[in-house]
Amino acid sequence: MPMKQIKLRRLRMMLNNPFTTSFGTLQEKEFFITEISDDEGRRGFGESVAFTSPWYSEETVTTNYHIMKDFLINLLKENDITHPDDVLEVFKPIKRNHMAKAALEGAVWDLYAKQNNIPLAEALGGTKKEIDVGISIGIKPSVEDLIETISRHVHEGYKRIKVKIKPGWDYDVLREVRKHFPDTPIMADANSAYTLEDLEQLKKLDELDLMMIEQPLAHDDIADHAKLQAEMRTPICLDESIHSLEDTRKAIELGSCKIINIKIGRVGGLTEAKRIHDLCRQHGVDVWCGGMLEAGVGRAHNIALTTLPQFVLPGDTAGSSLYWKKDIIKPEVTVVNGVITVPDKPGIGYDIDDEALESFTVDEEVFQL
Ligand code: OSB
Ligand code: MG
Repeated sequence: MPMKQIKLRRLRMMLNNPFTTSFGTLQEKEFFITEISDDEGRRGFGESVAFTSPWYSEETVTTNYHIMKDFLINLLKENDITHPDDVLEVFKPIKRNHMAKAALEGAVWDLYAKQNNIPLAEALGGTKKEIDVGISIGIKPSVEDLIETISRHVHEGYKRIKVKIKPGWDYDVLREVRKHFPDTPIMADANSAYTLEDLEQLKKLDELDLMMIEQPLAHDDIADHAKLQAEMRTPICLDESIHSLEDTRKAIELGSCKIINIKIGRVGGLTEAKRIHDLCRQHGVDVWCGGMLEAGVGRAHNIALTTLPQFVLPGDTAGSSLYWKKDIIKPEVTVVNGVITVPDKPGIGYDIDDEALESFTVDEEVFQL
């Protein structure tokens, strides 16, 4: 596929609301937007989902830069890419660094879809025209604050509510939430804040009819999660622990989870995400698309991936305006009654708002391919 140059842009954007997990609070986001262009002036876009500090995984914005600039871009220069699926193979000599790989691979996918004049969703084999979405709510200063926030989003029509938990902010809080919202699909995400020593406390959550509990145990564990799942009725969903198709196979074999949260950045790109999706489909494991507080480009990629059939549970890709005063795409992502209409234009399906993109850019660098 013809590719002429790559532009790396470092952006800085303020979140509308501070987002608190079991690891701390995020108020500002810094990340890379990748742009690969061809001779005809077509532009493919990707977004890196790493944060400035390595609290979620070992990658950061700065390690993304190092890996893209010093290794991955050279591999794209030296190798012929005939289809975006080739990128995974071409990047194989570089271990891990999945978010850096996904940021470049995503731009290749978008460019490929645009060169073929088809939506990215179609290029991936997705068929859904609409996707269901839920919302992820961070840890709040008080239970009243949490209930009020949930209430707002339930009225907006979001299809499920995810509540972040940590030791000391779990069973009692969720019991209150369940009392106020007896019929709302509710789930919890612990971001790996527990160990098997907390077994009794975690088992209490079984009373609350949660859709699932996401990543209760260590970020790098699948063995203890299997022990926990054997003791709990509530389905366990893995997020941080799943980096690849192989991790997925092992987690399914061990019985570590019943549900998988697929994040494109965490697994190294759309090609690997598709393969994980296909394996889960074969085994009847439900999947949904996670979020990383993305700007519009990342959001558009998530939406395209979610059009694949095994994404049977609502994802975390909520509307742009919940995160940003102004997003970098036109139109912004909008959610009506918990549903996003999948765009049908070529590529990611949203135009880049070049003025907005420029206004958030703090640094940029161009590489010839
Ligand atoms: O664990 O799913 C997570 C945000 C940042 C990092 C990790 C996670 C999250 C979320 C919010 O839960 C997802 C979103 O709204 O984009
Ligand atoms: Mg999670």
